[in-house]
Amino acid sequence: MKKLFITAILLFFPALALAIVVPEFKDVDANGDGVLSEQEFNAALTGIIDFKSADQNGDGRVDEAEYAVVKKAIEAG
Ligand SMILES: [Ca+2]
Ligand SMILES: [Ca+2]
Repeated sequence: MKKLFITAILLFFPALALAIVVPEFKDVDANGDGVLSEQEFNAALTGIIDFKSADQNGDGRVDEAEYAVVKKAIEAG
């Protein structure tokens, strides 16, 4: 029984890990100007990442470097 339980967990957890998929920067940057406005950001990421916590330098936009940091943090769990 214990072995079955462990197998069940191993089967289930990869599914959980994949449940949160953070989109690529270029897919969030709807107008392709190389930065994410709050509107673009929230359209893709509401409920996943808070815009203000992603905008680390507080300039009101999330650039690719800032986005990479939050994407990595979310996907790492
Ligand atoms: Ca943009
Ligand atoms: Ca910024």
